[in-house]
Amino acid sequence: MINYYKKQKAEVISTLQRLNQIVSGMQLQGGDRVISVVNAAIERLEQNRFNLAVCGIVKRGKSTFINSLLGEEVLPAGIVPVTSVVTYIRYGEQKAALVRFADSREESITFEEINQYCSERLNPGNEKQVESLTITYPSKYLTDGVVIADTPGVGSIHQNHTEFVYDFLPRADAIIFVLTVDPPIDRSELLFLKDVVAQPRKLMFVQTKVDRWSPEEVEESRAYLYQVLEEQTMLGHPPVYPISARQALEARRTGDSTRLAASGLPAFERALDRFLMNEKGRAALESAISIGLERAEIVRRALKLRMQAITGKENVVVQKSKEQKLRAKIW
Ligand SMILES: Nc1nc2c(ncn2[C@@H]2O[C@H](COP(=O)(O)OP(=O)(O)O)[C@@H](O)[C@H]2O)c(=O)[nH]1
Ligand SMILES: [Mg+2]
Repeated sequence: MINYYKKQKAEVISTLQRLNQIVSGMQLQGGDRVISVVNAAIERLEQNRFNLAVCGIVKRGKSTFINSLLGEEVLPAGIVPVTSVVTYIRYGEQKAALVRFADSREESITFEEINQYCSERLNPGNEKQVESLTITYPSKYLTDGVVIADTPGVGSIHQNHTEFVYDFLPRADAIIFVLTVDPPIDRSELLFLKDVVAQPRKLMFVQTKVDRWSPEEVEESRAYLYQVLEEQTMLGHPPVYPISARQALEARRTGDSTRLAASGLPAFERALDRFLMNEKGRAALESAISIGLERAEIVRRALKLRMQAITGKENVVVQKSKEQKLRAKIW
C-alpha cells in the first residue's frame, strides 16, 4: 500500500514537473505564477507537507477557532478585522515565529511579537511588506506534515486581505470553511464559497459562536444554510459542526472537560482526526492533481488567446490582400 502510494506520488510529481517545463518554455503571461503554484505543490508532496487552510469571510471566528484547536491564544483575534496576512502554523517542539517579507527576507521574532506583523492594527495595509508568517507550535494536529493556515477574512474593507486569500487558495490542500449562526450565510460568503468549491479540495464546515444562540436558533440557522447550499451549490447537506470556539478555548485553558464537550469542538476534532488518519495521503495527491489540472487549464486558455491573436492577424492579412486585390482592380 505504501509502495503503491509512493509510486503514485512520484508519478504526480513528475507530471507536474513536466507541466512546469512546458510552461517555462512558452513564455506565457502569468506563467511565473503558474510555475510557482505548481512548484509549491511539488514541494509539499516531496516534503510530506499538507496545507489545512481555515477560510471564511471577515470576522467569522477563524483565528479563535484555530486557537481553540491549539488550546492557547496563539493567533490574535478581535472584534475588528485583525488577521492581515496568511499565517502558517506548523509543528515544532519549541514555540517560535518567523516572518517572511515580500523581498524574501526572513526574520525570527518572539511569540509576543506575532501581533506586530499579522494584525491589521499594528501592520496597517501591510505596510511592513509581510508576505507570510510561520509559527511553530507543539500541537498533535501539526504532526505528520500538517500545516494549519489562518487566512485573512474575505470581504472586509481591506482589499489587500481578500487578495492575500485568493492568492493563497491554490496552495490549500484541504479547507475548513468557518461560518457563524447569525447570519447563517450571506451573499458575499456564498460568492466566496463558490470560488472555494470551484477548486476541488476536501472541505469541512464549522459554524461558530453557537454560545450566543439557543439550540433551536442554531438548528434553524443550519436548516437555512442547507437550503442555500442545496439551491446554490452542488454541496447538498455536508456535515456542519456547531462550535463555540470561545468556550472550547476557555475549557482547554482551565482543563474543564464537561465544558469542552459542551462547546461542540470534540465532535469536530473526531472528524478531523479521522480525515487526517485515513484520507490525508489521498487528499494530498488529489489536491496536487487538481492544482496541475487547474494550472493546465489556465495555460490552455492563454494558448487559445495567443492562437486567436494569431488567427486575428491572419484575418487582417487576408483582408488586406482582398483590399489590395480590389485596389488592383480599381487601378
Ligand atoms: N461568543 C463568541 N465569540 C466568538 C467566538 N469565536 C470568535 N468569537 C469572537 O468573534 C470575533 C472575531 O473573531 P476572530 O477569531 O478574530 O475572527 P476572524 O476574523 O474570522 O479570524 C472576536 O471578537 C472573537 O472573540 C465564539 O465561539 N463565541
Ligand atoms: Mg483572524
